[in-house]
Amino acid sequence: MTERKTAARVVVAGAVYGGGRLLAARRSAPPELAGRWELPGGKVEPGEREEDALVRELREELGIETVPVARVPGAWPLPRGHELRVWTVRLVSGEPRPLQDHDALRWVTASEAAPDGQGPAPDPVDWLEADRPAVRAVLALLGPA
Ligand code: 9L3
Ligand code: MG
Repeated sequence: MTERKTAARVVVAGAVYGGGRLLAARRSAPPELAGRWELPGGKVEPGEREEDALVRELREELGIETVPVARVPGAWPLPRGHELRVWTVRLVSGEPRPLQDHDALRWVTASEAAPDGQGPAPDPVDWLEADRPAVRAVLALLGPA
Protein backbone atom coordinates (compact mmCIF):
# COMPACT_ATOMS: atom_id res chain seq x y z
CA MET A 1 0.00 0.00 0.00
CA THR A 2 1.32 3.42 -0.91
CA GLU A 3 1.68 5.85 1.94
CA ARG A 4 0.05 9.11 1.04
CA LYS A 5 1.53 12.36 2.18
CA THR A 6 -1.34 14.55 3.25
CA ALA A 7 0.39 16.65 5.87
CA ALA A 8 1.29 20.17 4.81
CA ARG A 9 4.99 20.76 4.40
CA VAL A 10 6.14 23.31 6.89
CA VAL A 11 8.03 26.51 6.20
CA VAL A 12 9.32 28.05 9.39
CA ALA A 13 10.18 31.72 9.80
CA GLY A 14 11.73 33.76 12.56
CA ALA A 15 10.53 36.90 14.27
CA VAL A 16 13.93 38.29 15.24
CA TYR A 17 13.37 41.28 17.46
CA GLY A 18 15.42 43.62 19.55
CA GLY A 19 15.33 47.19 20.74
CA GLY A 20 11.62 47.35 19.92
CA ARG A 21 12.23 46.40 16.29
CA LEU A 22 11.51 43.40 14.12
CA LEU A 23 13.85 42.13 11.40
CA ALA A 24 12.38 42.16 7.89
CA ALA A 25 14.20 40.63 4.92
CA ARG A 26 13.66 41.45 1.25
CA ARG A 27 13.65 38.42 -1.03
CA SER A 28 15.89 38.36 -4.10
CA ALA A 29 14.52 35.03 -5.37
CA PRO A 30 12.52 33.45 -6.88
CA PRO A 31 11.61 36.17 -9.42
CA GLU A 32 7.91 36.19 -8.49
CA LEU A 33 8.75 36.94 -4.85
CA ALA A 34 11.75 39.19 -5.40
CA GLY A 35 11.40 42.64 -3.88
CA ARG A 36 8.78 41.58 -1.33
CA TRP A 37 9.59 41.37 2.36
CA GLU A 38 9.32 38.39 4.68
CA LEU A 39 10.18 37.03 8.05
CA PRO A 40 13.33 35.06 7.14
CA GLY A 41 13.33 31.26 7.24
CA GLY A 42 12.71 28.30 5.00
CA LYS A 43 11.54 24.74 4.56
CA VAL A 44 11.74 22.18 7.32
CA GLU A 45 13.57 19.11 6.00
CA PRO A 46 12.01 15.66 6.46
CA GLY A 47 12.77 14.45 9.98
CA GLU A 48 14.04 17.83 11.09
CA ARG A 49 12.59 19.65 14.10
CA GLU A 50 10.96 22.95 13.29
CA GLU A 51 13.20 24.85 15.71
CA ASP A 52 16.34 23.23 14.30
CA ALA A 53 15.30 24.14 10.77
CA LEU A 54 14.80 27.72 11.83
CA VAL A 55 18.20 27.99 13.50
CA ARG A 56 19.80 26.44 10.39
CA GLU A 57 17.97 28.72 7.96
CA LEU A 58 18.80 31.89 9.88
CA ARG A 59 22.46 30.83 10.05
CA GLU A 60 22.57 30.09 6.29
CA GLU A 61 20.60 33.14 5.17
CA LEU A 62 21.74 35.81 7.60
CA GLY A 63 24.88 34.50 9.31
CA ILE A 64 23.37 34.79 12.77
CA GLU A 65 23.10 32.42 15.72
CA THR A 66 19.65 32.35 17.27
CA VAL A 67 17.62 30.57 19.90
CA PRO A 68 13.92 29.97 19.24
CA VAL A 69 11.84 31.37 22.10
CA ALA A 70 8.17 30.69 21.40
CA ARG A 71 5.96 29.50 18.60
CA VAL A 72 3.63 32.25 17.46
CA PRO A 73 0.09 30.86 17.62
CA GLY A 74 -1.32 30.11 14.19
CA ALA A 75 -0.28 28.70 10.83
CA TRP A 76 -0.72 30.38 7.46
CA PRO A 77 -1.24 28.80 4.06
CA LEU A 78 1.44 29.04 1.39
CA PRO A 79 1.28 28.00 -2.26
CA ARG A 80 1.75 24.33 -3.17
CA GLY A 81 0.37 22.91 0.06
CA HIS A 82 3.00 24.43 2.29
CA GLU A 83 2.18 26.15 5.54
CA LEU A 84 3.99 28.97 7.30
CA ARG A 85 4.76 28.80 11.00
CA VAL A 86 6.59 31.45 12.96
CA TRP A 87 8.73 31.47 16.07
CA THR A 88 10.03 34.41 18.00
CA VAL A 89 13.78 34.06 18.27
CA ARG A 90 16.53 35.58 20.34
CA LEU A 91 19.58 36.82 18.47
CA VAL A 92 22.57 35.34 20.26
CA SER A 93 25.43 36.42 18.04
CA GLY A 94 26.26 37.91 14.70
CA GLU A 95 25.02 40.90 12.78
CA PRO A 96 22.39 39.88 10.21
CA ARG A 97 23.60 40.16 6.61
CA PRO A 98 21.74 39.12 3.45
CA LEU A 99 23.92 36.15 2.50
CA GLN A 100 21.40 34.09 0.56
CA ASP A 101 17.94 34.70 -0.96
CA HIS A 102 17.73 38.32 0.28
CA ASP A 103 19.15 41.60 -0.95
CA ALA A 104 18.16 43.92 1.90
CA LEU A 105 17.36 43.80 5.59
CA ARG A 106 15.48 46.27 7.74
CA TRP A 107 14.83 46.57 11.46
CA VAL A 108 11.30 47.92 11.59
CA THR A 109 9.18 49.41 14.32
CA ALA A 110 5.77 47.94 15.05
CA SER A 111 4.03 50.75 13.14
CA GLU A 112 6.25 50.24 10.09
CA ALA A 113 5.74 46.48 10.30
CA ALA A 114 1.95 46.61 10.70
CA PRO A 115 0.52 45.10 7.51
CA ASP A 116 -2.51 47.37 7.53
CA GLY A 117 -1.19 50.10 9.71
CA GLN A 118 -3.39 52.40 11.66
CA GLY A 119 -2.09 55.90 11.37
CA PRO A 120 0.92 57.19 9.54
CA ALA A 121 3.72 54.80 8.73
CA PRO A 122 6.11 56.73 6.51
CA ASP A 123 7.76 53.66 5.05
CA PRO A 124 5.55 50.60 5.54
CA VAL A 125 6.87 47.14 4.72
CA ASP A 126 5.60 45.42 1.56
CA TRP A 127 5.24 41.97 3.10
CA LEU A 128 4.62 38.80 1.11
CA GLU A 129 0.91 37.92 1.18
CA ALA A 130 1.42 34.92 3.46
CA ASP A 131 3.48 36.94 5.91
CA ARG A 132 0.89 39.63 6.48
CA PRO A 133 -1.32 37.67 8.90
CA ALA A 134 1.80 36.14 10.42
CA VAL A 135 3.27 39.56 11.15
CA ARG A 136 -0.05 40.63 12.67
CA ALA A 137 0.16 37.65 15.03
CA VAL A 138 3.78 38.45 15.87
CA LEU A 139 2.93 42.05 16.73
CA ALA A 140 0.01 40.89 18.86
CA LEU A 141 2.33 38.55 20.74
CA LEU A 142 5.18 41.00 21.20
CA GLY A 143 2.82 43.79 22.17
CA PRO A 144 3.27 47.46 21.44
CA ALA A 145 6.93 48.37 21.17
N1 9L3 B 1 7.80 31.82 2.36
C1 9L3 B 1 6.90 32.76 2.73
N2 9L3 B 1 7.12 33.51 3.82
C2 9L3 B 1 8.23 33.33 4.58
C3 9L3 B 1 9.19 32.35 4.20
C4 9L3 B 1 10.44 32.13 4.99
C5 9L3 B 1 8.93 31.60 3.07
N3 9L3 B 1 8.40 34.10 5.67
C6 9L3 B 1 7.55 31.02 1.15
C7 9L3 B 1 8.44 31.42 0.01
C8 9L3 B 1 8.67 30.15 -0.72
C9 9L3 B 1 8.52 29.04 0.34
O1 9L3 B 1 7.84 29.66 1.43
O2 9L3 B 1 7.64 29.98 -1.69
C10 9L3 B 1 9.82 28.43 0.78
O3 9L3 B 1 10.64 29.42 1.34
P1 9L3 B 1 12.24 29.44 1.12
O4 9L3 B 1 12.74 28.10 1.50
O5 9L3 B 1 12.45 29.78 -0.34
O6 9L3 B 1 12.71 30.55 2.03
MG1 MG C 1 14.38 31.14 2.98
